[in-house]
Amino acid sequence: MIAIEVHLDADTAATMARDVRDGLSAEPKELAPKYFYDERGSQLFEQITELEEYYPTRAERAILAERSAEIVTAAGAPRSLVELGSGSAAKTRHLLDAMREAGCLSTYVPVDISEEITHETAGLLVEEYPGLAVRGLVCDFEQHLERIPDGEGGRLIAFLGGTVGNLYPRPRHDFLVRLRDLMGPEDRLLLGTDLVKGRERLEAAYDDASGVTAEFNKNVLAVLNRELGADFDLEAFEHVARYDEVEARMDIRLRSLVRQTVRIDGLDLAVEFAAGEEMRTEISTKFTYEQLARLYAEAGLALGGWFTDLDCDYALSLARPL
Ligand code: SAH
Ligand code: AVI
Repeated sequence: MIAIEVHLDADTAATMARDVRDGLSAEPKELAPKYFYDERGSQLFEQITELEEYYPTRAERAILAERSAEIVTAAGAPRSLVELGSGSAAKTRHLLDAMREAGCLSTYVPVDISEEITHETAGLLVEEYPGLAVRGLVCDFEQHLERIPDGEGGRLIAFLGGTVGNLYPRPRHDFLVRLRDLMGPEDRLLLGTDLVKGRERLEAAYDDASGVTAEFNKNVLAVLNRELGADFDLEAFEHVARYDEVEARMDIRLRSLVRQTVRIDGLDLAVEFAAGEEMRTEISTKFTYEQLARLYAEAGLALGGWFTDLDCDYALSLARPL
């Protein structure tokens, strides 16, 4: 059974228009990473996950392949798996398999802003897991978290891939608090986070030799061209990925190669870029155990399980409401 609710409406379009206007009027200019993920952006992200340099997906997959049974037991054999930013749910199969083997699997709730990939993923999963109910939500998880269906028999709320690292500290805290508020005593949060490590590996992971990440980054300009009638020339920008050691995060930008004016007809706006001017398109924060324990406590959550890959590059943590 598949039921997918789509909450992308006039409000979403208005939010995008406001976000882009505010972001391009700010100093330095900035765009929100959620706008990467149109159909092409989701495909490009899938290609990123296969890059030699991009270790987080491999590391998370290794943990899930090894430890999903343990995670499902520690989470109390929940009947529902809710997944925020589910995308292709490629690694999620390990959790679904473990839930099926534990005899508790009933419902999967993918929550993603990208409509195409959510439909595709739901279609594949009902074929692969006969009897599974898929109740998808196409929405912005920062805005529509409360639309996630209640789950009888406990929910495992998975937020994988390190996507929580793409949120700034304040919205991240607010997001965790809202998540905590909608969790019942039996629900558990499974959070995937990339861990702090040396600059060289990080910068290579976000600036791969084959240029896929650069194309992913520039895709946000193609989204604005289509959705807001902008005239960004993708060739007139270059991809920049630097590790900010003070903030422990990758800082990903697009640098204007020339002095240029970009028109955004849908906003009735002309935006000036100086030659060399950088516009931030994403941050990707890296964490430590201590920091995560603190972030959870500040949001009213308690860190329970901690699962890492052999090299301690990446962690999955299991948290419960305090
Ligand atoms: N969980 C997958 C995909 C990670 S990519 C993995 O680990 O490989 C990030 C995913 O989050 C994309 O599918 C994107 O569409 C989704 N996403 C990003 N921002 C979002 C938002 N604000 N609301 C809902 N989904 C979002
Ligand atoms: C989805 N998110 C966790 C990815 C990351 O690693 O921050 C997005 C990404 N950006 C560039 N490469 C991958």
